[in-house]
Amino acid sequence: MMILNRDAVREALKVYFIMGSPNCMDQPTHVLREAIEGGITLFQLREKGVGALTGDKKVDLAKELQQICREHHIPFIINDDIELAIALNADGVHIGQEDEPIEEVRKKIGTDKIIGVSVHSYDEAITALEGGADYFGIGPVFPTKTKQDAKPSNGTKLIEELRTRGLSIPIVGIGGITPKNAGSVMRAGADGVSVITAISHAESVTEAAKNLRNSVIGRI
Ligand code: FQP
Ligand code: MG
Repeated sequence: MMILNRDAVREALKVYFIMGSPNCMDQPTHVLREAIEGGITLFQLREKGVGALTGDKKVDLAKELQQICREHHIPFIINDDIELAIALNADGVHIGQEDEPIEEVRKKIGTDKIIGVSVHSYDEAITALEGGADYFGIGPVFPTKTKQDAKPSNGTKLIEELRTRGLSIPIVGIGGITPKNAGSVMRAGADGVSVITAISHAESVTEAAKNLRNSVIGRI
């Protein structure tokens, strides 16, 4: 288990890769290894969408990916599924506004785990902060096709607003981010960028992760 303080979370958010088996053009274990080789700093298993694994198959995939993360000292976050995160002793969970309330999640997973929360407004940010969020996921900053129920993209406005209003919590931008536009997300005040497609659908997963890393690191 990895216990991360606020600065370590901030650092880990820089190149945050999210995926599940429906996003992968190759075996998820292979895709994750390649992404790690390219320099990702954090991983979230988001086993969701058409063809997503359930039950034991999901658990087995989660265990395999967690083991790879462990070998490379990459924190392992699970999307939505709090019970799975607890069962596997994952490093944390990511929840959105339609998931379990943060207070419940914190009670279940304890104080040593990371809780990331999706926020879409200043008010949601304050509620998440009061509930003890460790980082915010803000997006979609750019248009995305990955999530069918995604809200319209809002650019980096909310990231800028939260920083202007004095919030210092670690923030990662998400939605339609590529090596070309990642710099603008960082300049808006994000600590990192999160992607699914830009890495998982790339011709070379390793090169894509490297390119994203180069556009984020060295710029701040
Ligand atoms: N930000 C992030 C992260 N990860 C996510 N999974 C989301 C936002 C989206 O619950 P949610 O969370 O709104 O939708 P879904 O469960 O379908 O992903 F910050 F980690 F980049
Ligand atoms: Mg969710």
